[in-house]
Amino acid sequence: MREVVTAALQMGPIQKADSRKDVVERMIVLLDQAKAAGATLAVFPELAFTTFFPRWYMEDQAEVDQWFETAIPGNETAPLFKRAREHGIGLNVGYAELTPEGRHFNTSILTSPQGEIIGKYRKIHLPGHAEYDTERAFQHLEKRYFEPGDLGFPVWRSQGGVMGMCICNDRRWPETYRVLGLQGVEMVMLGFNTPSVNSQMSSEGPEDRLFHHRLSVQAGAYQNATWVVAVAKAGVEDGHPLIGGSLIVDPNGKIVAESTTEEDEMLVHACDLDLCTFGKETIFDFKRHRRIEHYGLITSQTGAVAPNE
Ligand code: ING
Repeated sequence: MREVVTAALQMGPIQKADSRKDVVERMIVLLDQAKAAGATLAVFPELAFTTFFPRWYMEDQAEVDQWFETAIPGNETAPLFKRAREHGIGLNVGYAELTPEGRHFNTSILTSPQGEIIGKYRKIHLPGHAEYDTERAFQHLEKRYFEPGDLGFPVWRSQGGVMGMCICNDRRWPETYRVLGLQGVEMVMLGFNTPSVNSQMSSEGPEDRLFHHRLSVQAGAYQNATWVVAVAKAGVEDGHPLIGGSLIVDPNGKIVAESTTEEDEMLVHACDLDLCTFGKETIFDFKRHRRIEHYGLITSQTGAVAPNE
């Protein structure tokens, strides 16, 4: 058994007016709960330190940049990393990254229980749009504020196993999990901020959004024989609802824990990484079963091309 006691630390809404200091204090309360539960790994949401600002149309770059971290840990976020180190808990936390060269990414990092930064991931699948869209009930401007990630889908050895990361929309794309799966991933950690209603089809509400969320995460876990820990920022942010539904899913695609609120809430589960082995050695033994000579379109063609009538 290679058990990793993992805490999924869901966060309730963060209002535009909330300070990073207030948010970090909430995160530390959750981290203390994770410590009390015996966790050695804690997963926080996407863009965990601020409100989901891509819902707001901004033209002034200085106003945009206020939502970004220029250093991680930074002055206001350092107390979280300090507490994690004191607790001996590795962190996965998402944030908006502004690099010294002035590049903007939707990023997450993984730290060791000793507090070193082990790895960084930059969100590759950016949903939404770059210009103000008058057709939408609300904006989703990730293509405006972030560049697509440039680090690929890496994995790292930590907590006794092979760990990978992705962020929010990435979880809807099978390529995300498969690239990680081809590197032997045993746990995929991800945070998400998912609006409760489709901005382009108001009939698609929370139940449908939760269905597609669970479907995507369970499929990714099962088809790559890996644990997936998916953690929401949930609740109503300045009038805009986000779904909850934080999940811990096992390598058979079974949900072993799911949040029940849209507030700050901890899930915890002893994830035995050895549960990945059977799937990886039988039904999803990639080297025995995959036929890559037939998969060329997946990387040679971006969009779908149907045959002529
Ligand atoms: N949010 C949403 C997500 O992928 C979305 C955007 C929702 C896209 C539903 C498509 C369908 O969960 C982020 N932040 O990616």
